[in-house]
Amino acid sequence: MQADLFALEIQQHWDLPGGELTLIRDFLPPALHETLFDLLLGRLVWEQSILRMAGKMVRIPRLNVWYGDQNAIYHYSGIRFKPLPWIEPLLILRELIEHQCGRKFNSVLANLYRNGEDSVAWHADDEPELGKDPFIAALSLGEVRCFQLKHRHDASVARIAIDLPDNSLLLMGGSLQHNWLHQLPKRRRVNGPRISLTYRWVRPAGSAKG
Ligand SMILES: O=C(O)CCC(=O)C(=O)O
Ligand SMILES: [Mn+2]
Repeated sequence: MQADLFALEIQQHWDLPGGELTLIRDFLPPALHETLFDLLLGRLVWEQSILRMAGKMVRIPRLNVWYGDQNAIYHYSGIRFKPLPWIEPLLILRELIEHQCGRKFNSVLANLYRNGEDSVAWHADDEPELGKDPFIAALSLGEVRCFQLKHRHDASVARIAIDLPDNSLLLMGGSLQHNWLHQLPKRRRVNGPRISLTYRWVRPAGSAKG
């Protein structure tokens, strides 16, 4: 696979059956990247959401928070998430990421994994308000964490595991969310925190389609 041969290249692309995946390393210029983790850690209004899972209310094993346009309202696990208004650092990053991707985003779900005990379980970002083929751009900051993908319908397709480095941008596109699941498993040897900013286009509430 091309990704293995050019492991040190800045941009790696996986042409997966039923999905597109790209990883861009060293995305932000050092002057912007240097202080960003601490700034986001301090300024974002982190909370531990409670979701309904298999009929029970459970605290998710990470902190998160939504920012975005006021009509970019998102639902998952039976909960309605209304974004907080944009703050300047998230808007500056949005502009850079939009420029990189040639896409528009109206919201960002920020995740904070406090240590290796925090995680996100197998899922796809395929809620109806994300549209037919959601395009998600995820900026990673802080501790390296392993991101895994598996095909939803064909167990013979090899799984993928990618170490997401600090200051990398992962782009998920095409039909990836329909054909693949992804997770970020717990890791005993990880001690430090990681932040991911997952920029998304959410169909504005009240609009017919997006
Ligand atoms: O933290 C990450 O890189 C991925 C998080 C994720 O899958 C999500 O927020 O939907
Ligand atoms: Mn996801």
